[in-house]
Amino acid sequence: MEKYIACILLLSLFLHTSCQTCDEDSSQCEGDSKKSGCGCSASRDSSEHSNDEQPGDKSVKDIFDISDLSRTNEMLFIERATFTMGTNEPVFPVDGEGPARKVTVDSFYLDKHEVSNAEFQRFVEDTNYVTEVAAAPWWIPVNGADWRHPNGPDTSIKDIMDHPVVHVSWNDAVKYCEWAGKRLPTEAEFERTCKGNLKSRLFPWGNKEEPKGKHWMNIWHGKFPSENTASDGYYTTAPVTEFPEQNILGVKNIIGNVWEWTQDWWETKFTPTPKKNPKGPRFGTDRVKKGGSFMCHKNYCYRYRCDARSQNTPDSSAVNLGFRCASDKLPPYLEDVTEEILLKEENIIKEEL
Ligand SMILES: [Ca+2]
Ligand SMILES: [Ca+2]
Repeated sequence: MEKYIACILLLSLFLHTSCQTCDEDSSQCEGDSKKSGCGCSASRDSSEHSNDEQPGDKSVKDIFDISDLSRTNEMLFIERATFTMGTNEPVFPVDGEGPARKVTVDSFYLDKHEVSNAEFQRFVEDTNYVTEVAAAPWWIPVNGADWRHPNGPDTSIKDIMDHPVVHVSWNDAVKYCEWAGKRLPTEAEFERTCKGNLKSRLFPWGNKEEPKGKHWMNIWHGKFPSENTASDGYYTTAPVTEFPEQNILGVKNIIGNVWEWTQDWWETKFTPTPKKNPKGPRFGTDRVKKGGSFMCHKNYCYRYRCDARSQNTPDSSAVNLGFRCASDKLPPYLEDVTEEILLKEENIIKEEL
């Protein structure tokens, strides 16, 4: 019996350690160690368990007052454009950052902000939706974390209702966007918005990471992973409204803060042939995510660039992965709050900041 107990303890320690390593930067799960089995990309058969077994999100004790918070669900009009998707100077060639290719994207609407905890709470209150991780807490390797408890069962979103919702799977994101009368953006739509009017620049605003010494995004500053100076003001997530609009289109945090799901299946081989409204491959195992997160550091996960990309299985969730929605037509309930930004010559950014 003692041997049996010791074995169980050792096994638990191993699992905890391996998953902690993964959790320190879930981009590991997206990159080299993605297939390491620490859970971030494992498939989950939720059909084996009904949601009723784990009420999770249905608990009313975690419904917070958001009446004082401004809505952050407005959308930006993104005009039809032909732009250069990808790059011929990839930082991570294995990620499929290249080649550079001409892509045309029709006009569409995109959320100005990442979806916040408050906006997601509205969805859950209205539908009693249970997120995948809340429905299957035995699957996630992280100590009972879900969107209401992003860092474990003893943590809360009470004071971060304006921060991006995390621990939402691709499937959860799709459900939310459908409820909002929207959909997930394609990777091309995301990158077109990220690049604004600029061609072949690293960031939405230009090539300098901190133009004029100002922070324009939430990433990891210091020495990863031992020191996070939070010189941008945030150790973890920041409010979705924080930091300047990142380019002329008016988008916020499309780079940094949390990774964002896109509609596309993941692939890494592309042709330079011009394409119109590409939607990625028809089949796959992983979905594309874009934009990098507060856990990204230049020496470790230099993926907070418009060309950068990564992936997770659609049932994955992570503490640094959220989303925003797109739409072909503006949902009628947003007609009064959406910014119609028509690109005119005089509005085009003339120089790098
Ligand atoms: Ca930061
Ligand atoms: Ca983001």
